[in-house]
Amino acid sequence: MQPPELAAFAAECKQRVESALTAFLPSPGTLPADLHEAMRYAALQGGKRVRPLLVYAAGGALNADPQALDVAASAVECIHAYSLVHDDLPAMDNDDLRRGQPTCHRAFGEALAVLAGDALQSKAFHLLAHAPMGPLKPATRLHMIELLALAAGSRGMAGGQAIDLAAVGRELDIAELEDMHIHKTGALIRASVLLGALCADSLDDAQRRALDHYGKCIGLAFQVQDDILDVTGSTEELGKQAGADRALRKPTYPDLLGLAGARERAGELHQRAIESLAGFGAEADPLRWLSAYIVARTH
Ligand code: GRG
Repeated sequence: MQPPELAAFAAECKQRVESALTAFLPSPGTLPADLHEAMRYAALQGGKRVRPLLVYAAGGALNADPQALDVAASAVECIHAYSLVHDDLPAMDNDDLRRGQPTCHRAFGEALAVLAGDALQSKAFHLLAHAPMGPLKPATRLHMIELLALAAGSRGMAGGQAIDLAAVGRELDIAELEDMHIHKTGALIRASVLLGALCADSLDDAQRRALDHYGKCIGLAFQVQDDILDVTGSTEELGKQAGADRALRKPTYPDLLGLAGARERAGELHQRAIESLAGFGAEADPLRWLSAYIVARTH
């Protein structure tokens, strides 16, 4: 269940980021056509768009420039789409299904899927460097590029993925599991919140710290819920193979804490996220709804 306000907010933001991505990605006929088709397939085939929603929600809490938000939301979704394409490859999780459709390498072949992921990553940084972002200062753009690069790189998402690969079949304790997820999934979610906030000139240090703490909590909560859904969800509901973590002998929150303990951990993180928004009024409600959604989602 989600509040009707979140459904309306999400529908508007999804529509905005999907139109922006459709316009920003090279059109289907542009050469090399097969590569651009694979990029569009990976980025435009649905998905919950949680990271763009967080960009818009954080920016909305600070009255940020809408054009800048469209660019930041598209950039972070390009990084996310690239990570899913590479994560699904035979060398990684070897998945056949993503968002209810054949994975990119199943549809286009492995070599093209590698290239589509690479090019989506480059596109993200090109957008932040080049696309019109209203009155945003060049120094702010540079700061956003740095933030996204760190979140996606070896000390962020790619590093988390390396920790994940090394953990397969090993016993991790809860601190090691959290460290892996803070990097693998949490870093990009946390960066999405800050990217949205940076689209507002008015962002001050206290607001930045509060929003960063919010992003850190929901980034981890997202993964706890993902692990819960891997146990409780069906392949049909999830649009990807249910039980995949177990099949790959990956450590998960329900393994370490039990299902009830994992749910409790997700609830705690949600509470801490809400507390970090105490200094904001109703303008931050979409961030509150999104935190609640992240720990209640069913896919
Ligand atoms: C390959 C460098 C590299 C990184 C991959 C993020 C990631 C690291 C892998 C994704 C694998 C995975 C299923 C992680 C669990 C959490 C997660 C990120 C799920 C997918 O994100 P959603 O649920 O997907 O936001 P949609 O389809 O809604 O966009």
